[in-house]
Amino acid sequence: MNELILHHYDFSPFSEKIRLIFGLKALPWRSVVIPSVMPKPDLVRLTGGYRHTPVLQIGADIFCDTRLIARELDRRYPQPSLFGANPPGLTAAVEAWAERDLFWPIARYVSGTNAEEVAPELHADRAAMRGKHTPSIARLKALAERSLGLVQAQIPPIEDMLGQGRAYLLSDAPGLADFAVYHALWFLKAMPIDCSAVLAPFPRIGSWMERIGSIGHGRSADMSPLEALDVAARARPARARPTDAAASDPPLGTWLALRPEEYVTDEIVGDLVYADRDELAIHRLDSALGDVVVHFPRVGYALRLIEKAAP
Ligand SMILES: N[C@@H](CCC(=O)N[C@@H](CS)C(=O)NCC(=O)O)C(=O)O
Repeated sequence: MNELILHHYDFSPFSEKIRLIFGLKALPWRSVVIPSVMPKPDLVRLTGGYRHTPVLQIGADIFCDTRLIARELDRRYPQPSLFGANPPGLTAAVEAWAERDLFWPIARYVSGTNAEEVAPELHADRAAMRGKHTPSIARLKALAERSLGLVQAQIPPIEDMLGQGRAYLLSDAPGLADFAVYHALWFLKAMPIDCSAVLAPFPRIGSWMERIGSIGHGRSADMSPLEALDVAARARPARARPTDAAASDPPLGTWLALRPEEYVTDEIVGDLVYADRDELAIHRLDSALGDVVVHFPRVGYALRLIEKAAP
């Protein structure tokens, strides 16, 4: 059976969400450390253009975006469940809030506070990802100050969620909703200047974070980027499950270009091989790797039908 290969880097909060899922499910995995800024030639060879972090590789199947990676891991390894007895929609709602309204002010607060501590390339890369010019240090610091209020406004509701006699946000067992909120708060401590003082007045959050942190990351062993490419080249993509497409989806075989809606990053081009309520998967023929299938969540991705390029 193909190994779980995570392409990630240490200070990536979205990667921390997936590393904790490996811990909760006690899964063995291989760790490929990727650059935190472009260029990322080995990763992009696998994905066809997706440059975000993390990416999960299973043979010649490439899973992009933690919303899909989490659900794919839960489908393959259902115990313990990431959703527990809660309706999955409740978890998805908490995840969507945590990874947009909560996470981005935290990211701006931490990055601005650490503006002089991190490599200048990081600021340039993240601005370019959004189609913007590189901000000055003064602008980053001003943004950090403005973001602090938004961060502070959103922490008390988390303390409240832990105040109903539950050990975790939605129940007595840890799940995906916890990991989505945790990784946003975890980022407060991920850079040289620790920004976690904003959490000090909230004791329930403090002990919940300790409980989540103690779940750990499962068992990992390093793998080089070239070894990961070799795994993809030797494997064939898994046979697609029966498709459960929406009426508005293009037929299988249609050529598509996909990209994350919130960024101006490269599109990924291929033919549609699978669609269900949560996922779209496209097939690519790579000159070095052969057949690869790249999987995306449906939500959050812009999709464009294209003419197949002439051979
Ligand atoms: N919706 C994506 C967001 C991923 C994301 O924004 N990751 C950050 C790192 S934590 C990123 O890609 N930064 C730019 C990079 O690593 O190249 C997901 O859930 O995976």
